[in-house]
Amino acid sequence: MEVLDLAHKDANIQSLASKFMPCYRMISSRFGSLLSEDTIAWIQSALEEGRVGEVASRIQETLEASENIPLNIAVTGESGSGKSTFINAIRGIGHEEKDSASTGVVETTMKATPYEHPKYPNVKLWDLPGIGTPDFCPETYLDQVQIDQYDFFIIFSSSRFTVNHVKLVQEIRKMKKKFYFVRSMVDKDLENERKSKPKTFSKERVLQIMRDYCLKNLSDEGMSEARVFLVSNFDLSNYDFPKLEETLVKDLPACKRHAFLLALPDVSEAAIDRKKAALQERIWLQALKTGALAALPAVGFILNDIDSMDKCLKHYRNVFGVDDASLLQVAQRLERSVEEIKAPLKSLDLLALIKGESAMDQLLKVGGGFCSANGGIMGAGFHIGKTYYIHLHFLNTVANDAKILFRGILGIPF
Ligand SMILES: Nc1nc2c(ncn2[C@@H]2O[C@H](COP(=O)(O)OP(=O)(O)O)[C@@H](O)[C@H]2O)c(=O)[nH]1
Ligand SMILES: [Mg+2]
Repeated sequence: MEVLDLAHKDANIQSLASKFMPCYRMISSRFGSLLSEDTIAWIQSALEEGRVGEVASRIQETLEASENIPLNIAVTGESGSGKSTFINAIRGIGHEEKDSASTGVVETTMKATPYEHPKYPNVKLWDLPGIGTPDFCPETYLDQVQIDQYDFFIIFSSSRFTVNHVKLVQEIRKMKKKFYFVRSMVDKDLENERKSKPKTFSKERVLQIMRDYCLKNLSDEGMSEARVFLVSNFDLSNYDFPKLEETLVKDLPACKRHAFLLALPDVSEAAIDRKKAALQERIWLQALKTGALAALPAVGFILNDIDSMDKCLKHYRNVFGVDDASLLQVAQRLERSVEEIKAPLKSLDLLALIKGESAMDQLLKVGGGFCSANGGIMGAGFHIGKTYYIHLHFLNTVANDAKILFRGILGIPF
């Protein structure tokens, strides 16, 4: 009997080893993975050698580190270019709320001010002093704001890029840090153009002119390969902000990517999908960890563990802005009752989500359907515990609700 069990265990470890890489590539390829290439290779060889305990610890360490890793984003540019407004928008905070970065005021200080993300305090956006003064000196500026501490720089201008921006970038480059140019307030310029040339106005053409103009300014200052993102802080779903998000996520190292991705506002269905994919990957890695430890198909689902299910559901609702406080905000914004906003959502009632003729059967159905519809988490017989089906089911339901809310905010009827 014992011999049989051992043989079974060995076969399962081998099966994990052979399926790990293809399955992981499948679930993580679209938006960049949480595990670095080194870690992936390490796990692969550890599984082949049967060092399953070490694999479980390494996965746990990586998951924990990715939750707590600090991410410091510097937002700079001249005074009045929309830096503080951008910071509030990313943090999902109204400009009049407590802890918001104050906007529209003239800057007098040379101090950088950090603003924590309300849900992910390890993600900080730094409001840097303006760079537009005639006596601007990039070296002293970057010294004063402690250039070392930032992961990357977002450089704002609401009109044209100048020699000051370029000087700043030259210093940032010396420190081997990444930077991104943002041309803000495009909504205002479009509106002005529309008013002044109502007959010939073309949104696409005006945007192209703005883009070309910024690129020419930068090229005139010796930066011909620069890229500029056109953004309205009052409408992040529009223009180039979704592209900027995507670029930043791709450029970050694997260990920092998830923290940033989860902290980003849901400005597009693609952003919601990215978050969903990141969380799906986490669920998969948790499942792999359990699977590696047990080296047996895990069957650890405890139906009456309502508390932990409730916690998991609340966590996802919070991540996707489907929590009670966010729903109230959406209702106020759309001038509708909270009941109306809640009506089409499916993730608000835990018991309704898990009850059925036979809860277990239903869960397995959901799990199977979900997995095969989402790039084969079950991938060719890779077993994951029923607990993870539940998590996937919750994640899927909450992400769908987030899309319903997002469409509602855009004015598409619920
Ligand atoms: N129309 C429009 N106004 C903006 C935008 N971003 C900022 N503003 C406004 O521009 C002014 C200066 O913005 P602020 O964020 O304080 O600039 P900062 O000095 O760079 O921090 C404020 O009155 C903002 O409301 C934008 O994208 N579009
Ligand atoms: Mg400001």
